[in-house]
Amino acid sequence: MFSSLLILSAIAAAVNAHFQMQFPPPRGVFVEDNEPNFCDGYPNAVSNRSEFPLGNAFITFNSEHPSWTATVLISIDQNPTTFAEFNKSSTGVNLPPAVPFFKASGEGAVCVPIDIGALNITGVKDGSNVTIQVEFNGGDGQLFQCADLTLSSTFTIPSSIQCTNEVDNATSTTASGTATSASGTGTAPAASGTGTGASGSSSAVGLQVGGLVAALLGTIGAFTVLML
Ligand SMILES: *[C@@H]1O[C@H](CO)[C@@H](O)[C@H](O)[C@H]1NC(C)=O
Ligand SMILES: *[C@@H]1O[C@H](CO)[C@@H](O)[C@H](O)[C@H]1NC(C)=O
Ligand SMILES: *[C@@H]1O[C@H](CO)[C@@H](O)[C@H](O)[C@H]1NC(C)=O
Ligand SMILES: *[C@@H]1O[C@H](CO)[C@@H](O)[C@H](O)[C@H]1NC(C)=O
Ligand SMILES: *[C@@H]1O[C@H](CO)[C@@H](O)[C@H](O)[C@H]1NC(C)=O
Ligand SMILES: [Cu+2]
Repeated sequence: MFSSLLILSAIAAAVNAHFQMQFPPPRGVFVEDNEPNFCDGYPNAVSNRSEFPLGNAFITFNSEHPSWTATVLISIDQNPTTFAEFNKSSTGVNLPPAVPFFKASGEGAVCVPIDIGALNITGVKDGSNVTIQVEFNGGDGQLFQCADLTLSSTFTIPSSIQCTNEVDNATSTTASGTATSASGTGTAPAASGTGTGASGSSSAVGLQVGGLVAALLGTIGAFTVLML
């Protein structure tokens, strides 16, 4: 009995590997084998976009890796089909990461503050269509999932969607989980946009020692090389 439970949970772990976006919902059902590809293998924006706050908000996903890095990219094109469109729009607007690169540890629920309006992207306003792409690396290569959104200045995330962190250092709001730190005090990560961009040392916590980050990234790099 116990061993079959073990086998079952091992299978479940294998099936649920990598990371899985929860909110906002991704373009399509999670396909583990496609996650190393652009938008988890869904090349085109969906027509039934999710409403999402223009201002203070959060995204949630599950981490299935014990130690990982993540960033959230944004495109303002109606149907972005390349990574380049998450860096510069087809109209020539430079796009900052929606959530700069950060590092965290733990498996389970992750809630990351995000404030798209505060990015001050030219042309982005109430009613704008955008796509966010979560980029996650747990040591087995970069993984991607996308969600197509219509931004709203009046939409609030339903209370049925919880902002919960079962991991360490994903955000500084671990305890309260209200994502209010997106406005940017203290060690809040990412969503506050400290300006270091996707260069890599902008940790979710101010506590990271550069060498540790470098060591971890080196390890991830080594894994990646091994995987290739
Ligand atoms: C946003 O996308 C929807 C669905 O694809 C489309 O009908 C609508 O015209 C778009 N809105 C804008 C402002 O482009
Ligand atoms: C869009 O439609 C598809 C197909 O009906 C559905 O599976 C998906 O959940 C819908 N997405 C949203 C964000 O409503
Ligand atoms: C995105 O574009 C900026 C210039 O706006 C550039 O500095 C940066 O390296 C680019 N990032 C990636 C990941 O291509
Ligand atoms: C997370 O933060 C705690 C202190 O709050 C620290 O001890 C720990 O090393 C951090 N872990 C990671 C992976 O950054
Ligand atoms: C966006 O604009 C507001 C108001 O001008 C400013 O306070 C804020 O610092 C800007 N944010 C960024 C990331 O440039
Ligand atoms: Cu994985």
